[in-house]
Amino acid sequence: MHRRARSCLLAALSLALAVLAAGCGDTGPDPLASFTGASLTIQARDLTYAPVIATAPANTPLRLILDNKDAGVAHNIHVFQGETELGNTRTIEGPGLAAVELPALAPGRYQFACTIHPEMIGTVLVQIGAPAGPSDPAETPPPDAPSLDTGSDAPAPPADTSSDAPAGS
Ligand SMILES: [Cu+2]
Repeated sequence: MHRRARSCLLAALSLALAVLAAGCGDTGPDPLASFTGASLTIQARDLTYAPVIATAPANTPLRLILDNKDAGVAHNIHVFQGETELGNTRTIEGPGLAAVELPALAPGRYQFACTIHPEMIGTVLVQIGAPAGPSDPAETPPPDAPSLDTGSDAPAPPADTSSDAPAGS
């Protein structure tokens, strides 16, 4: 009887410790807390990020939220600027949410990856004034896209290289 009371106390104590650890441990920022900056949600589904390419505003603190939809599968997001890691979410088993908060970023391309599944790679295009969200492929045509055919067969007027010369008189 005495023994049972003590094990009960131990159980209560370990529960309290677990709650404490969850409150101030390495669980990362609360994905649902308010955040003064831009928030971008990246799903992990079928071992793929969605969207694979996202945009986010430059010069604004950015919170990336990992929405892991893969039940029973653990994912994370590690964000890189070149070779330098800027931050990471904790690893979370799906379904579940985890977040990482990044400082204001300069315009550029930032890669993110899952350390558990090396094939899971995505890119955040940080652009001035860009909304936080999936990148619209219609707005970023491939560089070799053909120019629009205007239907005009008229040749462009030849460049007159002499017109810049000062007129003498
Ligand atoms: Cu993963």
